[in-house]
Amino acid sequence: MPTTTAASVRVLNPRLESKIMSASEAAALIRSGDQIGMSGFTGSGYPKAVPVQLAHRIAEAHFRGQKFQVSVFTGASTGPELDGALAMAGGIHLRLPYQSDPETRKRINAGEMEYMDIHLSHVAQFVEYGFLGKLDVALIEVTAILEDGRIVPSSSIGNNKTWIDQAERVILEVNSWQPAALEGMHDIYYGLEPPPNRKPIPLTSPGQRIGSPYLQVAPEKVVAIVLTDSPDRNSPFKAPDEASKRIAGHILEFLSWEVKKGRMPANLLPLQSGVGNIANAVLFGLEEGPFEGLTSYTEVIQDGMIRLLKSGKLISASATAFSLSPEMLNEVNADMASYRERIVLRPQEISNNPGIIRRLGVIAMNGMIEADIYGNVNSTHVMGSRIQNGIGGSGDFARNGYLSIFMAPSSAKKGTISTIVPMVSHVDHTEHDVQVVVTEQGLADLRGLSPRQRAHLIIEKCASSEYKPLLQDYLSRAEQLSYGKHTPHLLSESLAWHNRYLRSGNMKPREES
Ligand code: 0RQ
Repeated sequence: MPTTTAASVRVLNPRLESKIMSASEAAALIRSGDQIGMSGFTGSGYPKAVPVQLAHRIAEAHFRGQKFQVSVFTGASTGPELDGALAMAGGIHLRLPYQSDPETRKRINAGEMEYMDIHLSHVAQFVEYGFLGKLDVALIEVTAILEDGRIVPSSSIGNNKTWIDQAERVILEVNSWQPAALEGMHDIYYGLEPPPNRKPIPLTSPGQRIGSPYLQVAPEKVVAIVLTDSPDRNSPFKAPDEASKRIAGHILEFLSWEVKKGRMPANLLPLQSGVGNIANAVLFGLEEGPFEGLTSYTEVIQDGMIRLLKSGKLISASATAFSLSPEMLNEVNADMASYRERIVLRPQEISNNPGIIRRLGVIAMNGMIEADIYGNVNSTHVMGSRIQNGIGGSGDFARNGYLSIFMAPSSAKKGTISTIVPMVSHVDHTEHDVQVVVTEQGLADLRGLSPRQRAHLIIEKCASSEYKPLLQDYLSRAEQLSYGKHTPHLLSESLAWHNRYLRSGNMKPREES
């Protein structure tokens, strides 16, 4: 096998170098029924060659009438060469914990693929505790393997430490496209013992390092090394739209108010921000805003975070993955040494750790599909049954943060759907975990309010003008007729809006539409 290509220079350990083989040879080491822990988080650091070859094998087996499926566990979403290829081949039996791939989503919603949507901080320990059975294979993208066998991780960490530790067999993809200068950016904490021996994690500030920059692997477990040179998914950047900018404006005004009231320091508290248009708009707003000396304790470093670092407004950022546009990636690669001082990539059981999030007092800002008038939030299921992506890290941060903010435009699908509804059709975050709801219409601060007070405020501040009278009518009738008056509901009507949409394509009653 090739040992003198540019890529193989990144495999410096002689014992592991002898395991270099092609992607199809490595894929042949995977068996039907295997549970595979793969790297990958928000389109970065996922294996790009072996999954494609595995998908070919699976397709061929299916063509011959043989059964061949595997279960795929990752950090979070990956890319078309992994989720896309394996879903297209009908090769995935069970997928967890997060996905955003169109083909995978289609198969899950068609009932052809099992999907377990779980908190990202739970995944590693679920495997370590044995809740998910045996892990057969770890398939991990890395940047390089050092002479002594230590591994330089790639552009995401996710659950890679756990997959390598727990799997029976390890396959490593060494991707020479990943900048060699990533070495030193990671912080792999090896001190998490299972209960009852778990000790406090000694992390008290977002930029602190408590572990090693390298992953460790027992060389005898490594069955294959595959050399690649392929880019991460890296989606192009979309500039924030008008609604996102208005949502960002409400949040920034609210944060300024919190500082003025003395409930937050002038440099705020560590920020967590989801991915997407609104999250980027908030980060852009912060770039122009009054706050200095910001920090971030989050799971993904997106373009807006890098811009804040460049402007000097953000001094350090902790995450488990990058998720950058190609343009921003070029900028980061060109100046990696300076970012290595200010960015720490950690395993997701640390980046999303509930105890650390509570200790640091993180401001959690996440997108939602819909919220109800009492502040229950649905982040995952359209019309209560069709999965969009997954809960991701939103629950880890919302439940445990200092402040938990959920945001969305007040309507979706050209106004045919209200994102503020009488009752959510699926619950990811209960009213107990949601402190602020914000749409482009305004921001509802729910802290200290009873359910009925919350309902009046959410409708007043957040509902779109088209749906506001309908929500007010629902609430006032519920306040009179509900079985109990603590959290008034009319059960025969509470999901009628969703039903109407499914029947007519519009949540508004016919005469309104
Ligand atoms: O549909 O794709 O057909 O156009 O949902 O919605 O408005 O583009 O917003 O990309 O920010 O996603 C909640 C899904 C929002 C995301 C969610 C439709 C809408 C569109 C996408 P189209 P937008 P976003 C960090 C934290 C959970 C995970 C999380 C998410 C599509 O934020 O996955 O927070 N969150 N992770 O038209 C029907 C509604 C709708 C609706 C929106 N009420 N009814 N369709 N849509 N609202 C990241 C990680 O954890 C990795």
